Amino acid sequence: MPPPRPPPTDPLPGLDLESDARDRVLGPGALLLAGRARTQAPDLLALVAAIADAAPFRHMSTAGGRTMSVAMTNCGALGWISDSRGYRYTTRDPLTGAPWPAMPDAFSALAAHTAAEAGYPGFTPDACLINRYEPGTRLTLHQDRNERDFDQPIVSVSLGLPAVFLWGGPARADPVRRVPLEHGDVVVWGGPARLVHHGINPLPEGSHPLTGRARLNLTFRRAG
Ligand code: MD3
Ligand code: FE
Repeated sequence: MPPPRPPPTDPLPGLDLESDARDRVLGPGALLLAGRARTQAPDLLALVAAIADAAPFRHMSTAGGRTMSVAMTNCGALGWISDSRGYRYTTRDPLTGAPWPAMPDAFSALAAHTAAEAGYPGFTPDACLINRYEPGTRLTLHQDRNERDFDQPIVSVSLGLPAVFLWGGPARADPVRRVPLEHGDVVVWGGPARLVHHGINPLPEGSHPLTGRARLNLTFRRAG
């Protein structure tokens, strides 16, 4: 009798059991962990709902006097805001005067775990911006440069409706790549990707079983 073959589903040595066929390096410093938050998504969404009870989603205004189409709120010690005075982080929600809701352990653990997997051990986010997109809303090309230490990565988690992420370069005029982001995708951006221009195309019409007519994005940062 010949020895039995290992079953064809045997993982290869060193293969990450959590990996997904869409996992890929998007470019220097940027790693897509496809679907990594999918099993946790219902819990994450329940936590978002609880955060929004205390710190409601709102449309912030820009220094230029425009109103952002994406609705936002925050949790964690620091929250990102925009108003007539510009962009910055605050310890309190200007809408309620209260500190931003605490960052749930499930949020910080997911961010720390995925950052470590991408090569950034010890990531301890103090800010989580929660963006809510409805069909037709968008985020124009920008850089994230209100944080103290650009050596810290950013972790983003996409939930609900899919979107096309726009990924440019260090200069605003650099060519832009289009990267589809789906429910449960986690992207870790660091090193040379940290200061690239990026944005989100207008969200197409659609409905998702867990979020309805919406895409939610959690952006974890070390801001202070
Ligand atoms: C690449 N949010 O809130 S998350 C933002 O989907 C923001 O809501 C988008 O851009 C969203 O500022 C994109 C992915 C992301 C976040 C920060 C980055 C990608 C990034 C910083 C540098 C490079
Ligand atoms: Fe951004």
